[in-house]
Amino acid sequence: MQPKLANKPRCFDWLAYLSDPQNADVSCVQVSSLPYSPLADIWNQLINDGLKVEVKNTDSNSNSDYWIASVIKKQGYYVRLRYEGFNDDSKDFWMAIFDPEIHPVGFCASMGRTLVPPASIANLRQAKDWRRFLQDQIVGACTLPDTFRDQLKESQVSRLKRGMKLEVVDKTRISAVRLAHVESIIAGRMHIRYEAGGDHLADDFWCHQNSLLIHPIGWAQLIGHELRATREYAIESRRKAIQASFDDNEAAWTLFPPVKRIPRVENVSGPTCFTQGMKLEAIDPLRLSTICVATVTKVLRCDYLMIGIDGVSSEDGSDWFCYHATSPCIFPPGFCKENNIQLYTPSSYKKEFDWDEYLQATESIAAPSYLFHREVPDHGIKEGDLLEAVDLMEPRLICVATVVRVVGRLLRIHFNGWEDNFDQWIDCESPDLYPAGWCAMVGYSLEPPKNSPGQYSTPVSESRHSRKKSSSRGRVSSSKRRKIATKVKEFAGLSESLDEDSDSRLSNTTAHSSIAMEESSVPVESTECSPLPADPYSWTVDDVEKFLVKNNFANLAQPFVDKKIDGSKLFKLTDQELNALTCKVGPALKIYALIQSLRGS
Ligand code: MLZ
Repeated sequence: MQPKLANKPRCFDWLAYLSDPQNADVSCVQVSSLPYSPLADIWNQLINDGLKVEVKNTDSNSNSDYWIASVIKKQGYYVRLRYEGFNDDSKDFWMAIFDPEIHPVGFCASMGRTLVPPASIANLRQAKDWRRFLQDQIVGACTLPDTFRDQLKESQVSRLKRGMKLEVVDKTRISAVRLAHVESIIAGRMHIRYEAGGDHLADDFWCHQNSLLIHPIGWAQLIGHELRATREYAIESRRKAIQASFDDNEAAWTLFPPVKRIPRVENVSGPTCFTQGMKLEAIDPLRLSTICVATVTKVLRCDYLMIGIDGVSSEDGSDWFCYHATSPCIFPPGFCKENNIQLYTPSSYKKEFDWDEYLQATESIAAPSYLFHREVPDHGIKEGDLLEAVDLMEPRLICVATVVRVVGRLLRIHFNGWEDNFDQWIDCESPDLYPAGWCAMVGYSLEPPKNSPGQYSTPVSESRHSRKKSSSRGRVSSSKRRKIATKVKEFAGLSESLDEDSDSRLSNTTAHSSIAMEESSVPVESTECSPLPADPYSWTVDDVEKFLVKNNFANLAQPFVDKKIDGSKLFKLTDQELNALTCKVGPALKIYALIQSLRGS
């Protein structure tokens, strides 16, 4: 029996929505506002009001006539067009800029097609006047470049490729990453499958190639992040990353943006970097509608931080989440109050929340606001603007959404038709936000608003990514958050008993052992490191490594770490021992000289 149409998955149709006069005043986020959207960088040079194009003349008896129309307005990837010769909006219509039936002026001439005035105005002038009329209209006007369609196609080419292996946050244990491969990729949006996933229902994931949840091979080992993988992978991935030698199907570091560093903080009386135990405010990665009181639970390498949400984080740290120190999703204490945002505080803290009191009660310090560096781009996104947004709790779903708050670069997204607890705080430059029309352009299914699935929507075609796909991470309420923590523990135990080789703690145990990062293997934006303690005799093994890296001996640092050379041992090294450690006489001499100069200072 045929399924009833009403039950078939449907996908939202912006054309129907924008064409409804009721929606005449809506506004969509501009393509140029979302940096990862195709053509974002040249959108405002390409598409402007007044741009002229050749389109089918739908106000004609023949299906093969064309006419020239001008852009009156743009919304996402859609333009409102008016045929030349009309002085009012009576025959205006919307078209997607990626519609194959939109052409640059000159198309008809080159293809031998005829430009015929729409019937409603055809009788207003003599036929011979039309040619003249059009000529007058197009002199000095802009049109689409002939290469527009190629440019559009090129802008959708993905950097990462099908089959490529990479490290991806483990959706069942967000404090860890796992090895995974790209199963399919569409305009930069990837369907990823975890390698050797024991749990079949949950072994896939969706994200954009610019997502902060994916990393190159060896990232976890170099950064000191928890890794759920075999010991063999851990060792190999680390070697590959240090030597910058990857197999063809492995994501190399050069495919990712350089690791960011935070600028050195100077002339302050307080702490100059994030340290373990510092308190701050952070978007809860498992409940994105909330900004919560949080703690830096661990400082990793290259300014990466593990953050735990106060009062809800599980004891084993399985829901700590890795944010980079430059992340726009962490904030100094007081940020919410200052911006009139509700701050979610630990339920165990019964008093009315006050940061000073809380810091005293927990004997901790606040992360100083000067450590949070963020520029606010001139994004132009306004409250009320519509867009397409990934439901990050079920990241295979892209849904119709509205921007309901703009606080600098921070946005609050509401999914149309869904309750407010589905809302998401998200950065304005997130690769999970798309202009209206992105889904239709790349062939991805766009979820219609919950309460009106039939309005402005069309049945999903088979080729599209349907909502029937296997489920991804579920939505988390505060009670569900607790259940997940327990489930995560069960899962961890299960996988360990199944695979004796797997060693999810490998990176933890190696996190403090050092890994020399060759400059060639790890692209680093700035080489500034946190300052070393003044007294070199008190240096830890990590400090000695840092010292070597700073002095351009990153490639020789590993043996020092393996031999656990700390500050005091460094000064006792004889030149034979140095030779043996470095295996090279020249560098050994240079390091020896460095140590002597340290001793002198
Ligand atoms: N299975 C989920 C889908 C929610 C999707 C919401 N997207 C904004 C549910 O029905 O709860």
